[in-house]
Amino acid sequence: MSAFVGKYAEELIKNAKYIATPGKGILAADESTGTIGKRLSSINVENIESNRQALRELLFTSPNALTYLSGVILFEETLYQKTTDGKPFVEVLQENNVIPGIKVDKGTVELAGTSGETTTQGLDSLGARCAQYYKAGARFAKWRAVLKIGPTEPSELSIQQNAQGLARYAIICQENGLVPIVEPEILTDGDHDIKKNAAVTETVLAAVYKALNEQHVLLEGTLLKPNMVTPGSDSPKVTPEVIAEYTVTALRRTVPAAVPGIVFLSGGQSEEEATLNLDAMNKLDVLKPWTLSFSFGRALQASTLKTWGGKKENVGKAQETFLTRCKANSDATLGKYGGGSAGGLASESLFVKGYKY
Ligand code: 5MM
Repeated sequence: MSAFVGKYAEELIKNAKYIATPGKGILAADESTGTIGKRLSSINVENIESNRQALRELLFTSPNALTYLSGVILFEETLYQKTTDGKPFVEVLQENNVIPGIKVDKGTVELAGTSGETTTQGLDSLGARCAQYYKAGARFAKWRAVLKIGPTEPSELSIQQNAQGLARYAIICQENGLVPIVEPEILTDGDHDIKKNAAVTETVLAAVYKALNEQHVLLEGTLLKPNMVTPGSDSPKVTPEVIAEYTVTALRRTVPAAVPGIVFLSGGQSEEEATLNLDAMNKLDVLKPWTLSFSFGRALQASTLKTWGGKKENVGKAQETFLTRCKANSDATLGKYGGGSAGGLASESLFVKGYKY
């Protein structure tokens, strides 16, 4: 059976291709209320709607930063929010040629009988929600599956459940006009070496693409959001060149050329590490049939958040910080980042052991 070609096929292909434009990437600003609460509490700011709105307004109205973005992922609350002047955020993004996206998963639950492995919830009524989000201006979606590396993990159950979930999500999005970002995140926790991560990443991605094929997903109208292949958090670090070699090899072995773009998550790397790793991948002299770009949350926002600190008088400075990270990552998508845009803040590790989303 061939890929699903519904009424949105052309639009899906066009939007996925646009999001994957070299030189541009995605800002993941889709933290759910609980997760944004953790970010805000790190700067002693209360987790109330006005503060969440203020942070998102700071990001979306940041002068010149949106030139380096092709998409922004929003949480449902943010999709319907406005600037203090009353302009819907969706319009602010659209006017700057940035496509609004929406997180549609409902978080993870433990798989019974496993050692803390999870599956992602949110398939019930997903079609109806996607249709509503399309009406509100969203043109792509995100669903995050989480896998971990351990003595016997990821288990076959976790690999299969998460691949099936991602594939069902992807086809439901496409039936409703949203480009699905397929995000199977393999957590960095553990003392494994980079080879182990590479082997697990290949196995997981192979299962994901088999499931997408079985659900007749139109790959040209999708994007992949994977982890970079790195050693475990309790293992010695390796250079960006080594990370690039292992990551691109794993992707070349498993991701079909029909996929227009691969947009990495940062997964607790420091802002500077994530940018340098992306840059090294784009400098690698091998055939890469897809664009390699970013869909960073923490690695685009961490130093901006600290610079802001919840104070109106710091908004301008925080926006400059945000612009620096957007420009650095844009350069990295072209393999043209020389490093050095990192102030002290951008080099701070953002990894939290056993982090619960
Ligand atoms: C893995 O998290 C995604 C990418 O962010 P990083 O670059 O910081 O790793 C991110 O889009 C995440 O899925 C959202 O922040 C939503 O998180 P919650 O916890 O609200 O599901």
